[in-house]
Amino acid sequence: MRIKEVAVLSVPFGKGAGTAGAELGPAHILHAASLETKLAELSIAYRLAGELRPAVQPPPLQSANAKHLAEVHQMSSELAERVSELVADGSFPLLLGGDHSISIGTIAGLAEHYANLGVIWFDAHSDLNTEDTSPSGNIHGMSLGISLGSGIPLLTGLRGIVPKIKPEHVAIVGARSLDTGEKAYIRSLGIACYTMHDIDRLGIARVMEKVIGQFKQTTDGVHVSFDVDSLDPLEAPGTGTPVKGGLSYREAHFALELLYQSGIVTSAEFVELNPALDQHDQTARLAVELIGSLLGEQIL
Ligand code: 4U7
Ligand code: MN
Ligand code: MN
Ligand code: MN
Repeated sequence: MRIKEVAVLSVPFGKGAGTAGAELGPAHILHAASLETKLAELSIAYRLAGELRPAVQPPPLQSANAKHLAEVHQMSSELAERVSELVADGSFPLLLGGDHSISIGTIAGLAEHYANLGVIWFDAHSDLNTEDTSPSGNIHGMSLGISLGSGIPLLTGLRGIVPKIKPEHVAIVGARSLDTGEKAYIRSLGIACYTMHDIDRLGIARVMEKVIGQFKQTTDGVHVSFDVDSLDPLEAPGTGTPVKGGLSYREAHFALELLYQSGIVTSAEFVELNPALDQHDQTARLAVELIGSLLGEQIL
């Protein structure tokens, strides 16, 4: 990672999720779990880039099966602009969510700078639903699909680049809860999806080597979108959509350590932390540790 500085942007937004509370995530990562102490310990040049909090309530938008579409649209378009500015500035954007719908705006902003952006999607889910396939209508389950150009035109069309990313530049890691429509989508586009079964069989090291190999020559930037529900709920209870059988503490750290060593990562977001469901900020503190690993913290 050859970067001027890490720019930490808080996105206290939770309307893309079905359970309230993700909007409290940034405050807990920054204060309860002391992200700044971690960054200072690692001697990382950073600045707090503030928080994205839209001032006015947008008028409602009609949609078939997408809850809070107007709010998600407003937040995504403002976030895209902010993220684009941060990259133009030479910073490494580090976004603190917020639910996973924030990645729609993040990736829209990044796509202005990277024609071949790679996205590593750590998640129990694949977030590839559309309004037609979504069982819930929650937009945080549609965000990767939207970045790939599938779904609500108002969101896929943000900043006039459609799609933002190509299927061959996506890798999902940690999947274990996929809806029927999502499975069909993954198969038809040939998206690299490393399930927990694959991680059990190959080990996380081999999986990450494959992901890094997939991206190394073909992408001009790599975004790590880390949904904390990729982690096992025993390690990370503070999230709205927990699924048993996830990444262990060391698997997650090791994956991010390998990504740091690869030098390919140009931005990251940590999403879906829900402090209202957390146990004594255990998940917030783990998120801060994981940010440390991604940014170069070593054991020895
Ligand atoms: B997350 C779900 F049906 N697939 O679409 C949906 F299981 O950002 C869950 O990965 C989506 O946490 C979870 O509502 C979104 C459901
Ligand atoms: Mn997700
Ligand atoms: Mn998830
Ligand atoms: Mn979730």
